[in-house]
Amino acid sequence: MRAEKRHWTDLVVFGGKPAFPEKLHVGRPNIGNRERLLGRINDVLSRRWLTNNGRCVQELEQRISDFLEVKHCVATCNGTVGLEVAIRVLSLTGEVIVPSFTFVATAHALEWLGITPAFCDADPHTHNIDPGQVEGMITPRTTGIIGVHLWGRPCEVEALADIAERRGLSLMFDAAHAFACSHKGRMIGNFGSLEVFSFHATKFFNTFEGGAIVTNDDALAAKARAMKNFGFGGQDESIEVGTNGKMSEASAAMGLTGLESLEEFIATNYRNYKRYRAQLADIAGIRLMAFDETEKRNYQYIVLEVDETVTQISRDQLLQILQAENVLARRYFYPGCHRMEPYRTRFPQAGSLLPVTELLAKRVLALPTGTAVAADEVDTICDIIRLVVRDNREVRKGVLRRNVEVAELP
Ligand code: T4K
Repeated sequence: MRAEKRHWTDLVVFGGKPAFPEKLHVGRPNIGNRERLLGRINDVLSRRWLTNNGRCVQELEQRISDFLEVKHCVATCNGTVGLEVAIRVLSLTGEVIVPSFTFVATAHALEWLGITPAFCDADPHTHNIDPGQVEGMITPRTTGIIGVHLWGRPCEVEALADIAERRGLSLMFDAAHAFACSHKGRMIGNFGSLEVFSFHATKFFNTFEGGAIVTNDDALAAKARAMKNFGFGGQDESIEVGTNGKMSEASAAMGLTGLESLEEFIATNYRNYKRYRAQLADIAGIRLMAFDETEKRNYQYIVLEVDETVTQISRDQLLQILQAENVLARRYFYPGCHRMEPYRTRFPQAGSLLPVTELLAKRVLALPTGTAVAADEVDTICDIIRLVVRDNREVRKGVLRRNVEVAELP
């Protein structure tokens, strides 16, 4: 039974019952048709072909290429290895310009390969890398730019492409959030030299773990295909350095099944998004990140910005309250890559060059959505947020008394 939240004294921080008896997560996986998934896995077992470019992987790659209208899709074991392979395919070295406001995997993929991520600030409106600052960051060691289509909202791809072309740099995109999204009517996957998706369990379309490198360039695709398979060109023949980045048949079976429900997943995300949007619209100091509905979007992230100067409640206080109600909202992407190791020690002053990233890291909160979140659960989450902002004085006192541990930004 869900506990009603009409008055601030109903909140858990004042002794009320949690709004939700079970925890509500951000990133609860969408599961397609179980029967068809299990049928496919059964076939995999019968064929005794479990990995190494099996039938399911080949079919998944073909379907994704068709769906995105992109020439090549190379499935990988996860998005991070996909990024590492893509970076290597482009022969990036030295320094590569990336946003700091992203999941740390974007930066780590570079660092893992001995390349220095040069952190660029974000645009305060889009949360994406600010192209206006990229050019000023180019040094003689810079070899490329990695844009991240954060929350599934495309980067300013034309501006980045223009800089890359004029300055002789490679351009690729971390499209981990942007599967099934478009830019000016063209599907994400067709921009830069390469784009990399994540199909992790927490993404709206998942293959348990998984990812894909997509490109329209034949030579880059061939290189990626070899590199994710130990660098093999043929049997027993390594033609260049490679890794094991292959997707398994079980993962591909999950992907094929998920693709069949893709429209339903997006429709549920869209329903939740519209509901959040309608109910949070009139709360001063709370801004829901909007999606351009004239383009294809997957609506998989519900992202709030909490302006504490208006709400008088900080993002972290709101987070404490929501967590106490069993709403496990997340501070994506706190505290910004530049404040994580090894970057924090190496660039201790980076924060002063990244004011927008610093601000977003203090303000942004991701809320639960997906097929595991019912429409009326969205209503309850919005009720809690409205109550907290309306009765901010009392609530603030309650939070301070409860003293739940949520680290403040240093
Ligand atoms: N680039 C970008 C921009 C990315 O966002 C990511 C990944 C990557 C690159 C790398 O792609 P992958 O190598 O992961 O394919 C999660 C995901 O693990 C990560 O894939 C994702 N981005 C990131 C945004 O979110 P965490 O540290 O938040 O994961 P965790 O374990 O806390 O899970 C999130 C929530 O989901 C929890 O509340 C629990 C829930 N959950 C999770 C799993 C795995 C479930 O309910 N069921 C599950 O099976 O990173």
